[in-house]
Amino acid sequence: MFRKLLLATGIAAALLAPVAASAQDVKSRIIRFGYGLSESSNQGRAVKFFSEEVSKRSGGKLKVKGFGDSSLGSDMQMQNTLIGGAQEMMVGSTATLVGVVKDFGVYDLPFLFNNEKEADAVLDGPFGEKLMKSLSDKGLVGLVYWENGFRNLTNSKRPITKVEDMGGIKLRVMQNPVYIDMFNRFGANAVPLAFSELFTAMETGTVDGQENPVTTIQSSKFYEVQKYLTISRHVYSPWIMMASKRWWDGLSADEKKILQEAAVASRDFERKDSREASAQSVAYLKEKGMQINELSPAELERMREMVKPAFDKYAADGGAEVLKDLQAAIAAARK
Ligand code: TF8
Repeated sequence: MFRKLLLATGIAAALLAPVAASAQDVKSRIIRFGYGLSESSNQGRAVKFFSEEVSKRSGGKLKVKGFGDSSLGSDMQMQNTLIGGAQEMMVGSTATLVGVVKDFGVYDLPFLFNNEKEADAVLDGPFGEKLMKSLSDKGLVGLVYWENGFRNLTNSKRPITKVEDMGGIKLRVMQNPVYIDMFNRFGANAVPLAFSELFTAMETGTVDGQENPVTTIQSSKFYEVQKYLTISRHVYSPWIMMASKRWWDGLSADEKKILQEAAVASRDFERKDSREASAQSVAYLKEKGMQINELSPAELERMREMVKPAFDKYAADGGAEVLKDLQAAIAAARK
């Protein structure tokens, strides 16, 4: 009788176990999430959204604490902190990842994507996934891509209506060889610098200009130190949300699932929000006194021609395969 009872409770416990475990396998955790832009930027809004999603999905147990304005360090510094396990999560430009996985530089070649739809399809498809997975050997877990956006030029010297106008302009670029190569070919004097140092560099005249999406030009108040904005859309720039692998590997399956699903929700929120914000930014920047012009299709065509050798150089420097794969993925997205 006793043995029967024991057996029965044993079976019942075994049956209940998976349910109970999945309901309980979430610990109370503080997750430090670093980012470079301000709290009120599109990036800051999406971090806040992610934090709320994670909280909802974990019954308040997982607390994502956002640290904006590069307060935990520049993109590259945060990557290293994540790899070391001393910070849990971050979001930053894929372009700053080239020191970890060189192939991330492929997104930085100019004029690859024609629109956001193509970018979404490629980034969320097998190509983007594969590149993201390659981070795991390096101590990082790539979760989702967010939109930074199409990049445009600003400077304090002169309007840029043709590529020659870039001549001699000290232009801050991200710490990434593809950007340095591209802008030197355009005749600018490319100065690689962390984003966290950019505003001061422009204010003090260490650099004359920079390039970023209009949303960032607005949220980082670059209009205070830059007179001219040139809509060039020369590169579509993704952001990537990442976790420390060292930390991630210690999470339960339930915790990982919560974070993954909240990450996907944050991606959809962020892209929609950034696109809406972007549509308002140009008018805002004009109101703030920026002189704005758009590069003509003919001029953009000249620029495309001019940077063709950058593609050959990228391929010759070990990027041939990833470039071929990306171009195939873009071609497929266009069909
Ligand atoms: C840049 C990037 C930055 C982002 C941000 C710090 O120009 O576009 O705005 O990496 O996450 O450095």
